[in-house]
Amino acid sequence: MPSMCSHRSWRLFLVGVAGMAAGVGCAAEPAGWQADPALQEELAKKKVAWVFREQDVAPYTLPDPLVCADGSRIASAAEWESKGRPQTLELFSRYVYGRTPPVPSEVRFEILENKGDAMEGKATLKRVRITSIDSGKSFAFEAAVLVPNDRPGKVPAFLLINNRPVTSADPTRQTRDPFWSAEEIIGRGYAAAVFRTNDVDADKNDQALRAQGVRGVWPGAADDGWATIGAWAWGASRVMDYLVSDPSIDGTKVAVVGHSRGGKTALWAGAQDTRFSLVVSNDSGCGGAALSRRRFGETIAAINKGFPYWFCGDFKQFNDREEQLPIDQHQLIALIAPRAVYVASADGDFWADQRGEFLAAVHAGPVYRLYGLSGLTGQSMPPLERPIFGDRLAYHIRRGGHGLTLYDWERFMDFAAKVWGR
Ligand code: GTR
Repeated sequence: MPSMCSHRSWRLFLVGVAGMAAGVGCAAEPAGWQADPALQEELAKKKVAWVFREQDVAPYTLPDPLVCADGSRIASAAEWESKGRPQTLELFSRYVYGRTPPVPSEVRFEILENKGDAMEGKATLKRVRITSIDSGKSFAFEAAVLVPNDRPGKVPAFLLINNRPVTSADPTRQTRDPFWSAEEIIGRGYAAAVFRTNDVDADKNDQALRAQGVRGVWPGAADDGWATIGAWAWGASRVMDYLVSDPSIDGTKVAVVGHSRGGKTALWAGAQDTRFSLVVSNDSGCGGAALSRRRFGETIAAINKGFPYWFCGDFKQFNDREEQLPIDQHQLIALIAPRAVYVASADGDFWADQRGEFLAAVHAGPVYRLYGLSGLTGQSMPPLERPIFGDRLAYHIRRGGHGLTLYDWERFMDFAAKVWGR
């Protein structure tokens, strides 16, 4: 790959940051997917400020996920868990997503509806109100779960973080959208759970709406307090609280799935909450799976301008200064090890930096290898619609543009069957 990264040593510039520096090597030249040059030229002409061609990616070096703040090197899974992982998690909390408040002291579930003949009798629909209580305050939102009727015992579940209108993931199935391919999920014998991001924290830069969400109840500090993506990830964990309590769900086999801003959220939820056994990031791009240092498509400056409420206040320090971030997004994936991660991209989705998403999964590999897992290291980017399934890391790039499609869901379920041994 042309000019993917340099081999100069990477240094920390931000005074006082406990960084985990030292460059990691570049991936091999990819033989598979190549961007359509005509499409790239067209994009480059439209938005000249952004990089949409591989030859325009400036040299960069990634932080080594195995090098600690004190310069020591993590050599075992035990050291990663006691030292490397907590330090890495702290850096993402401090500088990117903000600090999540402690788990609420109490979480209550109220079944609002229990409909045994949903989906033409194929599933049971439960609508649940989840109330979190802490320090004399509370916050409630709803989730829905469809459970297959023809499977005795506990079933694994896919939890979708729905960042789109309710019609994109309609629990009543009056509207059917492949964005939530619930019929196919049920057909494979899995439960399909969902909640809406807007019910937890408004996806709008609006203080009045903010006050109605969870951050209105438990606000965060201006510099490193939790922001909207952190709030949505918290929401996914509260739905997980419910799922592990539901006797029809196998709480050891729950996948959290998100598309785009929901994909950024799924990765952050999975990084923090080790109960998710599989994390699916679809077209998640900047602040999700894509490597920030490539500055390809959406950059930190662009995302902070367009969505100033998604990330913590101090993330703005890194606008146009990606190399000063003490971490990059491959380390977000590494935080999920040894659990499974599926990263998916779309051919036309240059804004999300398809190659940057793939490379982040590859460069999470050293942490997976501490656990005796192979990762995706050594793999080239695959051709279109030729998924690669490693032992715990998977990747595909499909035809078409930004979106969550039935093709994506089918592949996520194929990989889940491998990971869950079904
Ligand atoms: C875009 C944003 C992306 C992505 C996307 C989406 O406008 O720039 O980071 O999150 O929205 O969520 O569909």
